[in-house]
Amino acid sequence: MPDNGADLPGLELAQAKAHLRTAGWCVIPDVLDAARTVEVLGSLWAAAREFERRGQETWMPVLDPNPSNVRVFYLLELDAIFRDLIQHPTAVEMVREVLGEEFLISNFTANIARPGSKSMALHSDQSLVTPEPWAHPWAVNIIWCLTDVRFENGATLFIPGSHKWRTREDVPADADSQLIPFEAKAGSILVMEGRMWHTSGANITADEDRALLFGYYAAPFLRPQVNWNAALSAETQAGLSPQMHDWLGLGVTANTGLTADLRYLEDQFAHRREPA
Ligand SMILES: O=C(O)CCC(=O)C(=O)O
Repeated sequence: MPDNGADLPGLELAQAKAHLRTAGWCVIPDVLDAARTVEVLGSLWAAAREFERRGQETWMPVLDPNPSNVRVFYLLELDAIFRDLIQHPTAVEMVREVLGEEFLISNFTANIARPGSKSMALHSDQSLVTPEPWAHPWAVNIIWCLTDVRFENGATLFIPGSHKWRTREDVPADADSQLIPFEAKAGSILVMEGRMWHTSGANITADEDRALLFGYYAAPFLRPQVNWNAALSAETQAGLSPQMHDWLGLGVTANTGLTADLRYLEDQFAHRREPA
């Protein structure tokens, strides 16, 4: 495997998980080595061209105020490299840290913030897929840094502690003034739980792109942002492992049954019975 998978030093991973549990986010460096990062970035630009060739726009005015943001959707259909990344062992381990054993892949997109790009609207990703109150972390983003990410080149801006906000009423009128940048080196992943309020930063550099991939995962009872049965070709679906088939909810039940417990009561609540 060209990247370091789950072989990160145990301590580093344990510290990242502890930070994620309390702060709602963490950075894990060097998940991709330099050569692999360059390869993924090259594949992203190729995917952007292919996306346009298929008649899709990479500027989405509903998301971004000007065409300096290059958005690429349906990455999983466009290149196998993205199908590898979405199931990367470190990513899956961090997803499970937030969501538990079972989850669905909700979306996988890219946002390249080129010089001149500006911020989108402030939001939390969980608020886009489920109504308030947001009492539990039911979604998580694994953000792949394909370039160094810093304030000047448009780092994602987030509000520390905002993953505790349960309703829109909790979002202060001056929320924008509390935004700070996520900063990380190329090859890192940023893990951000779904309730964190954030936005894209403005790229104020003259000539430096900021390229991020957003792997978005959600609890298995939440409808994914993408209907993968429609987005993935028969050929792509045929090449998926049974595990990926499940994570994409491609079966007839779309995995919703995973949260059901239909055993008889004495089995469901066996743990509560007094010992004989
Ligand atoms: O590109 C970014 O920094 C943030 C993008 C984002 O939050 C989104 O697309 O929902």
